[in-house]
Amino acid sequence: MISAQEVAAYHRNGVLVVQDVLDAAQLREARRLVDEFIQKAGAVANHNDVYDLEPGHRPDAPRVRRIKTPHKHHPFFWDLARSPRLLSILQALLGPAVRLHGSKINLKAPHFGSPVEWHQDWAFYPHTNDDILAVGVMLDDCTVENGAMLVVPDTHRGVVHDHHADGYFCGAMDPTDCDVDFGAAVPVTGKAGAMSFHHVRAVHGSAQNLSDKPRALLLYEFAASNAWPLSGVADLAAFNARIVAGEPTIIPRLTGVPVRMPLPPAPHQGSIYENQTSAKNRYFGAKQSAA
Ligand SMILES: O=C(O)CCC(=O)C(=O)O
Repeated sequence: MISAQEVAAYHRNGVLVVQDVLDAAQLREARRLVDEFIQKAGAVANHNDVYDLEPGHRPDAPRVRRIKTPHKHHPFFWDLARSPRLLSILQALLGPAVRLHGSKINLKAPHFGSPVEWHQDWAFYPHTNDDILAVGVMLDDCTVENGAMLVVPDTHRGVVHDHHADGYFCGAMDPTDCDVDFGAAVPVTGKAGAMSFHHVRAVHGSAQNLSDKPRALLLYEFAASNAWPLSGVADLAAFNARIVAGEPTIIPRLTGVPVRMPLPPAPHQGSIYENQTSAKNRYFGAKQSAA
């Protein structure tokens, strides 16, 4: 599904976009399910295990910024994580044995969809090695205008940045106090049905959606099966049940990766949006009231 040049580009830049991975039927079904989830959010008043709600959410006008772990809530999203086209790309980038780490759908509604401050996924879940990436399945066309993800190339081979504020993890880098050229960031754009692949250590973020077009991005995180989380494995059977290709192993591969633990935990739990509310300085901020 991808060429040796694309694999080399991923390793060089820390990010790769592959067009036309989803077929029309998969795209239609994914969008139908997302709409259904959003409608059902009308019955929910507060963040819960399924929904992270936008400020301004009301039962009669549901506003959802994230559907959490969709692979746990509908078999379609679990099946998609194991679809042959996706697996062939994952194996080219991560090796033969791959485990799903997690999933989420970030929804940026027109005019108010929330920004995500600069961060490295690695700061949230350090492992014994960094053969780990996130896949962004574009359920809408992703453009600069509707808040496409922005990735700073080649940051995946650099340091692990501080994601703390006032001594607690906050899931965001301080844009005023880190040595990153955010101006070098590239927008991860593509047509609905495309997928992006960004390295777990790549610095990325995204702006608020101020356009009149929605931006739904289904994110899956995948790890080589021999990358073990430094926070431990509470349930080995559940851990191994998330293997999507190859075999599980109890022999982690250790490499000399820089690590900083996401501890003490963020005062605001539940999602990256909540974690980042305690960030001291913001780069993107929310430019328009979500009320
Ligand atoms: O939705 C986005 O644009 C950014 C997503 C992201 O980086 C995250 O949720 O960790």
